[in-house]
Amino acid sequence: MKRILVTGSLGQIGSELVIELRKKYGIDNVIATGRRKPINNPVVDDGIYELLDVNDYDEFLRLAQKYQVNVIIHLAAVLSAKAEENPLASWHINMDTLLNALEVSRITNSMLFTCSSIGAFGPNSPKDHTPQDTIMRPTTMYGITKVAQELLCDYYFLKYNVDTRSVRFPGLISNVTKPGGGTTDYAVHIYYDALEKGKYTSFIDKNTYLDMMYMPDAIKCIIDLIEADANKLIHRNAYNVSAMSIEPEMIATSIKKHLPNFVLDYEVDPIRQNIANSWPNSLDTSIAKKEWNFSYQYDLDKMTSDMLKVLQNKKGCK
Ligand code: AKB
Repeated sequence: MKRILVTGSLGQIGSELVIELRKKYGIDNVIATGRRKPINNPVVDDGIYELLDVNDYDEFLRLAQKYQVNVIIHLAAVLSAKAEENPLASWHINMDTLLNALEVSRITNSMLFTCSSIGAFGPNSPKDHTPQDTIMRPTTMYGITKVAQELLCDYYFLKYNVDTRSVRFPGLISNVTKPGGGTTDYAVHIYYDALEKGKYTSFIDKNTYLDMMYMPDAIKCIIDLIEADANKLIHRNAYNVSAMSIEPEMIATSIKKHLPNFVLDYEVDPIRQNIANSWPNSLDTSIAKKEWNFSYQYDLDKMTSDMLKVLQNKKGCK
């Protein structure tokens, strides 16, 4: 039976992942952790929740040992745009917490799942159907930490036999917790503003193609990979995954099928646009399909219908 500790469980992925993990593995087998303890939050209220600053190695190890965990899902990290605001601090946060997670996994003999990103690729990587194994020379601090993370996770697998597993997530679109500080965040904000204001001003320019995925597919991805047969995993850190390659006008067209008066305009942010320009248009996901049957359910229109329905219900919008 898996006993899973999740770091960063109040974030965009964690706040939905923890709920699904509790359903699948049982309330007592999921230890959600985070740096805050907000009130009226299902992650905190509906199961085991512990305060943890992942920089605190001793406390991280103590909690992993106290609950006898055998899987660690390490989500705490600074995203791409935020990392460019303070590159050195972001290097420390992303790398120091990763090393803590790797060491705690080694000592407790736990599997370690980490999130890499399309941001691990750079301007010299092939733009379309970017292969699993190719040139990776990112030009952002976020991307540099992701490549270093992939290499360190491979190292811990090869040197210490730690069962490290990871995916290169594309932009994730969700209706529970808004992302903070990512380049792909526009693809989440557009749905909120479509309902609240009937218009959205995008900081990413038209014709900028990026890979994206709806959060239910991302959660399924994590669970499928931690459940996958270790003997079949060759590319462990980290698998290309994606559900769609889209640009802002395509989302607008999809939204207009439900809200015909929706208006999209642009005020491009040069910093985030530069980051987006350095990333692939679309990833080749064939290796993930081959090694652990990666699959997804939501294309753009299916995701748009669900996003708008859920947000409408939440906000009581018409
Ligand atoms: C970001 O935009 O920084 C993230 C990512 C693609 O890793 N959403």
